[in-house]
Amino acid sequence: MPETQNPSPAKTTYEATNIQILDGIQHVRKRPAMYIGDVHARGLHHLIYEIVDNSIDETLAGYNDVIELSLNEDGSVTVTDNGRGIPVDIHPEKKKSALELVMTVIGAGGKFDKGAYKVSGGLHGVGASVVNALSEWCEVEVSRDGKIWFQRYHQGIPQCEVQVIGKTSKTGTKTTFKPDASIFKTTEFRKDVIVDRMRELAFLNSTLKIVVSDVDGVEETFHFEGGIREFVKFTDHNRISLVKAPIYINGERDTTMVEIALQYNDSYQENVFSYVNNINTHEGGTHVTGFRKALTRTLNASAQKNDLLKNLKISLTGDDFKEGLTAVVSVKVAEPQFEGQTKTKLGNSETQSIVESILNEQLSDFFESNPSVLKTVIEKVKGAALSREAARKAKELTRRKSALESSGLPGKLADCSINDPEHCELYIVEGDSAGGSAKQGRDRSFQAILPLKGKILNVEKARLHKMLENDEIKTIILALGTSFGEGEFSVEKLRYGKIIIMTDADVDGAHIRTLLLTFFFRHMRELIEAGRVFIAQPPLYLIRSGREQRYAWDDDERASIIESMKKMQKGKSGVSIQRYKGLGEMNPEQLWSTTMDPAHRSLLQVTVENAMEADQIFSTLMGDKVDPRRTFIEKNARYVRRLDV
Ligand code: 0RA
Repeated sequence: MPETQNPSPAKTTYEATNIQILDGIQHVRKRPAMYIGDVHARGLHHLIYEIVDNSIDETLAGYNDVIELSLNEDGSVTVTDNGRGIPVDIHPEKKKSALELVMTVIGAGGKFDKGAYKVSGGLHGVGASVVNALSEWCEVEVSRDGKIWFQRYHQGIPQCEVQVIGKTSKTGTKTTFKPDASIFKTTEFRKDVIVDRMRELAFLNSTLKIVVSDVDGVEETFHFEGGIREFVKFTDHNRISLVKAPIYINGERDTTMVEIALQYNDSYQENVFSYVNNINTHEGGTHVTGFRKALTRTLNASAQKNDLLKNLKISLTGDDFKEGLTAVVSVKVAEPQFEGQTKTKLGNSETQSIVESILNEQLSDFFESNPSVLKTVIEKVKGAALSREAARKAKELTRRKSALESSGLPGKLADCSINDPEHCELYIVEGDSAGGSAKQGRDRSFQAILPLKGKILNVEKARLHKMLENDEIKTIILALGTSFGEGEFSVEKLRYGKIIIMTDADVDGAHIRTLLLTFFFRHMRELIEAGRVFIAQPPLYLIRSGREQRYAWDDDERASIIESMKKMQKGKSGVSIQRYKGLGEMNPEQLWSTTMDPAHRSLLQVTVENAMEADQIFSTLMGDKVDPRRTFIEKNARYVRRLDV
């Protein structure tokens, strides 16, 4: 047999490796969603987090204290750290630099660049090779052993050997990548989204400094020596705190690290943000269960011990400890098991008892040395218990009057005729006159109309029983059919697939919309999370010319319609513009065709991408402190275009 038919073993391995690598890269490019969730804004930003996560692992291993992230003019992103640098030595079997393997072998990330606290669930941890495969081009520079090593890639494929391009006394890794526009529906990074995540990461890793710079060279630095203590303060900066500083607890057992910061404020909401290996566990899990059990138990026990509950005639429940509580629970777990719908619920059972025992021990010590803090917190908890009792009585009263539990629907509701929730819609409409138009214009088979009389109660400032005395709120709860409150609310009982808020395009309309969203966010957040809440988009202008009439949703659209009408009309200048001030100015047919007809309308879906940010906005806009609200409105006024003051 000729030589060429019988290649050496080394060569076979080398070629086989290359084919495997190409297969892997091709698979990522063919099925990107399997690796990064989606190819929209969320998946796009995930690329950055993936690269940053690798640098954070270097931080957790104790080798890196700075991450620089810059958004470049050409749409690429650079992430730099000063860790040990990705290894560059030649892999003995694969005959390639470890750097090249890390960047090109799908799944090698787990072996090469994850530290002790790796992540085995969710979307994180897919590795730099996936980012590389989904990039038009990518460049890596590794500084180690006195040299700067370099390699460039095109759609994941190396364009040159790993090579030395200079000398250095530093160590670290610098990755620049430009997302591939043939893969992503959008390639525009949002600085606010990135900044939110980088700030969060800096809170969670107090030894780390993160510097973000944008295309204009504007630089923001995040470094919080107080870590999650500062996170709690930041969350509550628009609220009035009941204590001087957050209570901070940390400990370690087996391979689990626990960090908790908490404080009470004078509001009625609870905000517990939980993390596992820096990932926000939206759905909670064993670490949060352990936290709640220990908090309740220790507060109860310390209060008893100090004789603080003697005048209280009812016993405290777990819920009483939630009112006004802001906390961050952050754990680092070696082998996390993620469960739940979005894989953001921690399942490890040992974590619960570890969190519980660390918190029990340290919190009771803390209250022993800080009795005045204990007293303040218990006063707040007692207030919550009394309010709960009052709410129960109020509910019983309304129940007897068959207001919340009755099978009957509110009189004001014009219901639809079919009753398959998936195909039904509820329009919550501002005012009786718009309600009238909507009732006449709708398709009554699947669209229901609920007109509201005026403003609903600002639930940000009200306790439960006050809310249940409010007619508009009662009407909404009844119409939705979901019932209400801890243990009773159920998204499964929802009578409509879509809840659509339809208000005027003026200040009052915006206010009513915010009040409704505040109510849904604070008390029926599952509706928002399930994607059930929408905002209707009525047009702002009707433009007529001869027999033609068209609608415009903003000023740019108005201008371009007028322009095009003038060209067809050729000089016969007869363009009239009607500005809609309120929904009531539209007749039923107009309201149907522009705003309610599924074939032509556009709806804004309400989402909570970032619960922390949403909480900030609601507490600023609807809370007690006036100054932050003024600042927020001044800062955001220029973004408000659709508002007619
Ligand atoms: C594996 C081993 C070592 C460092 C790294 C990975 C590493 C990976 C990345 C990714 C981004 N920045 C990074 N920094 C380091 C340690 C090798 C040694 O012992 O020096």
